[in-house]
Amino acid sequence: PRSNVVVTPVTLRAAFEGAFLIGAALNAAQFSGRDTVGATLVRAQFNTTTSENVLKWQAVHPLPGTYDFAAADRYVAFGERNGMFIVGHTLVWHKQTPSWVFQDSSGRPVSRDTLLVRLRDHIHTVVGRYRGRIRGWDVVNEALNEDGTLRPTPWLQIIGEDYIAQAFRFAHEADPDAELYYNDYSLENAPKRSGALDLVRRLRNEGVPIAAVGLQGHDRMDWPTPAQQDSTVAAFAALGVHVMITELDIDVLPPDLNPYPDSLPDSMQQALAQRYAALFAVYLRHADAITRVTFWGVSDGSSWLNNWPVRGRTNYPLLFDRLHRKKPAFEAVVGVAQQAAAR
Ligand code: 9MR
Repeated sequence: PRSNVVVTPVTLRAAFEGAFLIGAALNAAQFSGRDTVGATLVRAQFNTTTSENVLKWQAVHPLPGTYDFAAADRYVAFGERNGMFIVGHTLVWHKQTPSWVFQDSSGRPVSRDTLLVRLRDHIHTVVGRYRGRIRGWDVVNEALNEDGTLRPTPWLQIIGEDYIAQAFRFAHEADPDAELYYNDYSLENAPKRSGALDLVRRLRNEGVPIAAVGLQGHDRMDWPTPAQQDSTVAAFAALGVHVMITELDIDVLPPDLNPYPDSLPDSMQQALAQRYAALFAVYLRHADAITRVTFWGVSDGSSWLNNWPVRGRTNYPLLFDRLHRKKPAFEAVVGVAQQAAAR
């Protein structure tokens, strides 16, 4: 009889099946078993995970010759137990990289050759350890300035422009089957976007194995516009690389203020839901090019945006609230997927 029909609640992973993978960045809270409700939610809703912090250089390679994979191993094991497409973040960045990497024992900058050896050792060790298990890597993160030129990091200053290509080659040597990505933020803005397009074109012309560009997606209520998002995805897809939204969240707070310490007003919940729906409508239109959409965190309480650009605020950037309950934005995002599927 009909009354016995069990209605299974729609999940994100089911809603976007056939369009793109849908994921979240994880921290120890979820994969160490401390936050069991969060872990259950991750298993139910997502089919891909990214390491928010545990695979960064400082975390896995804090001292010369000293690697510490304890947390990273747990992250990968969690993904394997739960059938996730496991992403590693990140191999080359200017942040969370210890200063010893760029210095000799007396504190002077190392030579290009020494730094290349260190980069190769790091990438071979980290990527090699998880060969065949971590399926995609953010190889280089945030290498561009807002004007589209290369950011003056120690990587650029000591090795030169080819540090990016070298990092991709080392990663490819360590795991020829892993997908390799360039990941950055604000690529929706014209000058940075054109710098990134040039970079990807150059890498492709040199035969560097870059599979996709990650648009981080640290968005605001009014930026990027759906049109900016649309043209940005299209521009990268036209180069023949896949596109991924890799660190999605929407900052709802005004600069420097903390107006909603207890809860988000209903009008704002609805506005956030509409904003998420508009972005996902763009992603779905580009489902041929977009292979993955990953949120930067699981629930509002663990988002980095509670502590940036101001520490200790109460932000509401994700689809699940501080008790891991679905927000109106969750229903809106699922609704967009269902409408698209019905067409
Ligand atoms: O969310 C991460 C936060 O916990 C770390 O303290 C921070 C350190 O710089 O990095 C955050 O993640 C960043 C990511 O690695 C790269 N893109 C921007 C993310 C937000 O800052």
